[in-house]
Amino acid sequence: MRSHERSRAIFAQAQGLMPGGVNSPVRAFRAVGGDPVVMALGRGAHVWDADGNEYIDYVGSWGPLILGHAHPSVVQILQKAAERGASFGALTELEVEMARLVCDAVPSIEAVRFVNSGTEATMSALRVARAFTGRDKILKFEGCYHGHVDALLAKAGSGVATLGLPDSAGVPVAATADTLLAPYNDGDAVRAIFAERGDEIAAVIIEPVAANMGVVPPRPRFLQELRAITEQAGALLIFDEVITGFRLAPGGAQMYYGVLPDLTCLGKIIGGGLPVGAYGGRADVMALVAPSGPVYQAGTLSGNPMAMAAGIVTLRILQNEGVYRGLDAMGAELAGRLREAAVQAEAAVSVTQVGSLLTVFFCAEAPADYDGAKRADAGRYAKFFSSMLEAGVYLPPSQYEAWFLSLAHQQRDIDATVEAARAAFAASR
Ligand code: KE4
Repeated sequence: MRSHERSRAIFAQAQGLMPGGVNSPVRAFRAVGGDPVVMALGRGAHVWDADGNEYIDYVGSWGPLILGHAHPSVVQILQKAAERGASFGALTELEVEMARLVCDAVPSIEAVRFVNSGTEATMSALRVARAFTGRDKILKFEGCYHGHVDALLAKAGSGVATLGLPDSAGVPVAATADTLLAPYNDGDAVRAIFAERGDEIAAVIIEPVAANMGVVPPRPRFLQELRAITEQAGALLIFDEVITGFRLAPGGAQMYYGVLPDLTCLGKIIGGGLPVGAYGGRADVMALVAPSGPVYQAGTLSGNPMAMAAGIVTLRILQNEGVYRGLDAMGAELAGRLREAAVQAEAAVSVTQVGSLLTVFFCAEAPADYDGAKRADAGRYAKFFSSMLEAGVYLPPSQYEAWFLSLAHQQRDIDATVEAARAAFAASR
């Protein structure tokens, strides 16, 4: 048995100082039980906790670390950036270089604004869409999570789903009065809502591959349908690519599926592990953002040189030939072998996978929407999680999250993960 004494002691202190002892709810392990492990070191695809236990890491800081932990090029450029000054609150050339990389890579982005989180990105994109259309309503999908924006904390996924919160306390009814909901992958429901209220809807916001109810891919043509419906109704289509951006392809899910939104939200990978977000899209829409237009949005550390530097190095490495082919192949191999291991263990499990994202759902049928995801047995997932943790595999501490692969994961990591899963499936039956 692995010792977790130091983690336990540190977590006890944390609980006396921070709500739930963490700075983001999912980290508290509430959904899987027991005390969270406290992380101390990351190298490549591996992390070590405060007690020195080593794990193969499939959280990867929830997506940013597509290169793995402490990539030498990222460490080096951060050291240089720190020596030049961590922040100026003024334009730096790094922001221009990063903006060019994003605009060149993401097909629909003609202009981009950097912020400090995915939440800020989606919050700002909503504001711009409402200003551009002069409309107030927003349509989101049940189970999609777009950060803790008041207007979008309606049937959100990720930590809201993990904690079983139908919404969130402190969000006034008025804040979600303009938020319309539809089931993910349900084009008929979207058409019905637009038939009734299409002229009130400023935008549809969607995770083009849902990853916050676990990974739920879009049904064929679903994204194309949304593009046609919104275009026809004069509403904007917003792709929340905070997870899929630069993960599924250099141009994200919009390149992977060939559907261009009007606005795109980014985060995670573009900061290389430092706090960052971005929103961008059509030049005529982004022209409304202050100071070029009347939509106010600002941020002390927006475009921070350290985050830009780490992002630039990360996006440059992702431009290397074959990077995405390798990630996709590794994701497909791991998903396929996990399916086989579950069958051999006679465990009722479905594994969804898109590129380097995957989820092991403890239900026989792969979910196509939030109701389907909620049918998964979170209790069995918790047992599976604990067995894997003890076997040295660090998974997302929630059934409603994605596993993240990186360029640092090796064949031996995949082999060891499948071996550990074989036993863990048996233990979770
Ligand atoms: P942040 O504000 O956490 O940087 O980004 C919010 C966000 C927006 N859009 C999507 C699609 C996201 O997945 C997220 C945040 N993702 C979660 C993981 N599912 C962050 C982990 C956490 O909340 O601790």
